[in-house]
Amino acid sequence: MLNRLRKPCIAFAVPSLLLASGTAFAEYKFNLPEPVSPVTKEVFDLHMLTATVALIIMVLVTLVITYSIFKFRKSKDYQADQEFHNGWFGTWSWLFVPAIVLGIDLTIAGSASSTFDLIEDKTPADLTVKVTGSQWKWTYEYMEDDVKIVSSLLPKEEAGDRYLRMVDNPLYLPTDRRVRFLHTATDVLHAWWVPAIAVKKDSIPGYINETWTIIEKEGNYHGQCAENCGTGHAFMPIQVNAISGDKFDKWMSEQKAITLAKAAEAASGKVLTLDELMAKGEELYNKNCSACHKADGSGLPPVFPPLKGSVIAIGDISEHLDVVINGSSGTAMAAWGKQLDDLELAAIITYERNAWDNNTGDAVQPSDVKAAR
Ligand code: HEC
Ligand SMILES: [Cu+2]
Repeated sequence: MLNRLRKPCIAFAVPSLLLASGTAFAEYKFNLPEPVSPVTKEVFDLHMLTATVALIIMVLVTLVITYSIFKFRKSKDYQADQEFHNGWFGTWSWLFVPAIVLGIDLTIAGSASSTFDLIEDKTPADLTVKVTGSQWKWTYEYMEDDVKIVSSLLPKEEAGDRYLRMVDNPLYLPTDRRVRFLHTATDVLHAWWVPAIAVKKDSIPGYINETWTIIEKEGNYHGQCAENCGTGHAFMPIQVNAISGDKFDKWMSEQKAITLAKAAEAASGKVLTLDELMAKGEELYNKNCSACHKADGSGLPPVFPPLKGSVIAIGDISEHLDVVINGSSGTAMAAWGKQLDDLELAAIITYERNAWDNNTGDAVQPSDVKAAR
């Protein structure tokens, strides 16, 4: 019986092996994105190994079952084999079938453990990026250079058919340098995952997780938050632009200059006009607050309160400052004092107090925010 089975098995197994091997998947259309870092290459190989083993086993088992059901059907008067356990196969299969399964398992496990070792490799990095997840955006801090990038979803009008993949400020990284990521979160669990360049790691409030990468190829790599983090979970894409070291150094010195100018502006104690504050505030509000409170201030009651006509937004300024700076514990309203500077907060609060017919006429200055902190 075994001999009769061999031919159809081989006929099926060979093409399926070819299908599962690298060549057929070279375009990565139906597979994981092309890996471009040491870790993701190993993860990809591991994925291919397990997928190939699983595919071969599935094909073999399906073939044997289909063949047996058809060949040994009752209408052909086949009787169940009463002597199976007395033949050599019946005697020894109890031993060698589990041994084969164990062998395959150990092959996969051995390969996986070397991948884990590589993931946990703690060789010192050339640069460190702290990645903070919040509802619903990513903040990237280049630790050595004191530069911070806030990265949020690019609106549909600007992103077009790449909506939900594109962000306003991508994370720029140099190729061929070792980058260490430190993962954390401000509110709930998030997970930073860009399949082409780095493994998935949970971002946990109060904890720091670590991953690393060396990107071997310039390009734009995309990912998503991979931990269900609330109603905006689908709206926090990740975009990494990998550029050569030279280009990166140039980009970084520009960012440093921008950061310094911003800090100087915020610290200058300058008094802004209502119009200046409103213009700046609208932009910042739409970027940071409109996901929950909506661009027209109508919110999403009962969870996210409207700010149009809200008692707090048109009432006492100090209460308004307090809820925005310190947040509201136990709710999705974050403590924005940690994320935005005095000028940004002054502009947003001024905007909330005057937009959507709130018309209080109040111009909140950076010095007011500073005093309220
Ligand atoms: C992730 C969702 C979310 C985002 C983003 C958000 N808020 Fe809130 N906000 C809330 C929730 C929820 C409350 C209600 C808190 C409570 O019930 O104590 C709230 C309450 C407020 C209130 C008090 C309103 C009232 O009538 O009670 C103000 C003012 C406010 N937010 C301003 C802001 C500003 C300014 C930003 C952007 C810098 C912002 N919020 C971003 C969720 C959010
Ligand atoms: Cu998230």
